[in-house]
Amino acid sequence: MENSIIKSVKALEILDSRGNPTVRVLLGLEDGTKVSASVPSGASKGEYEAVELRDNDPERYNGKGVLNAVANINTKIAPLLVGRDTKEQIKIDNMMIELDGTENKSYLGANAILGVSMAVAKAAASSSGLELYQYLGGADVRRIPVPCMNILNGGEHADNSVDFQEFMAVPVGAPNFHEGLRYVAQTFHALKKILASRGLATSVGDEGGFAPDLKSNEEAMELIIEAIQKAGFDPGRDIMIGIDSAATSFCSDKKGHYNLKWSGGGKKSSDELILLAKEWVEKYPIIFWEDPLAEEDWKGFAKFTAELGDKIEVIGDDIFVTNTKFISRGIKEHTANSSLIKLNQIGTVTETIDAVRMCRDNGWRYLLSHRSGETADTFLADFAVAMDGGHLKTGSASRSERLAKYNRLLEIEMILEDTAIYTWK
Ligand code: 2PG
Ligand code: MG
Repeated sequence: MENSIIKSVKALEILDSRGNPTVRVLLGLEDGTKVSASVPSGASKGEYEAVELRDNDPERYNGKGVLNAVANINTKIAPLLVGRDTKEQIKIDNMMIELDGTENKSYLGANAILGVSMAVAKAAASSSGLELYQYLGGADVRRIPVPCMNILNGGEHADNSVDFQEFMAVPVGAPNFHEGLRYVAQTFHALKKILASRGLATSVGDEGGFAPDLKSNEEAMELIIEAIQKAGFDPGRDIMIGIDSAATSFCSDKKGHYNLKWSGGGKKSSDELILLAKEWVEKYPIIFWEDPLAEEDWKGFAKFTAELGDKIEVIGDDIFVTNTKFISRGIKEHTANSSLIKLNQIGTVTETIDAVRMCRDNGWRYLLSHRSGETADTFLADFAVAMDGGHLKTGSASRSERLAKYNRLLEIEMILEDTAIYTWK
């Protein structure tokens, strides 16, 4: 008998980094291999993401319990998978998709399906004696992603007066991953000192970046530039800046009207936001801009890309939701030139790889990403290396669930020794 055969699949409800329930899957193989996988959870979600099944029982965790998803694994998915070979990732993922039978995984829950899908990959890797990144990426995989570190939080990830959700320090000028991580971690610490010296809050948001009340969104840019310099680096050469506006969260309707509600910046049209971005791209060393406009604003997105796509990476998150159906439309309509990639937006490892492949085949870039609700699971770090994506965002230099991924990348870099590649291109 094959030794990578599934013997047991068991799920339980655990808590994520926000103290909300999520799914953990424990999977055992005939050969004694035991793995676990835990599922992340977003706050600023795209409307067309695969469904995260919640119990909606107001008596438990404000309705956020996941006992139904857990039960779906234990009673519906497990019987189907026991006896199957974990090396058949695609077949197993397809079996779960078929069992679910819905367009958006609302029957079993994408949180249930993804937990099992990740556990299957981990078990197959472990049973073969391979690192997860090797198993998923193949023999020649050796590129460590540039860590896009979210050092200042706003929007729905913090209770402050900044509209844009994430301001990231991107160490493009570092010679390797560990130096890159040092560049941006030191910038994080420099930013803390600057904030403290001005009497601004140094408490952190959901992804571990600082969340001070600022006078405007632009003040965030000024502070980060200052922090990069204070840390001894050159903005624009050593470290660039990445932004995730998460604009769906401040879009007031489906017709391209926005309201900078947290900063009190007032109403803005799609065109006005594009104008603001053009000014910022002239003024600041911006390397990418994610979700500059909302998920429904396909026209605005395309205009943004036409104006700025030759200067910066324009990334769609809520608008594409890691779904090849939307990414292919984006490619056709020149909506962006890159897609965010989040495993739980689509719900299986196989479909996530399909989304990456579509980007790659069409000359798009792709940014691998965590969710704002995370666990200590480091699957994403290995996955990012396996996908050869070149860059990854997984939060700040604080909060262990974020550092767990960066630290796993340090480990992978150590394993790869001098064969590791580190490059933005
Ligand atoms: C995003 C993500 C991750 P959330 O918008 O890119 O940073 O946030 O997980 O809340 O959707
Ligand atoms: Mg986003």
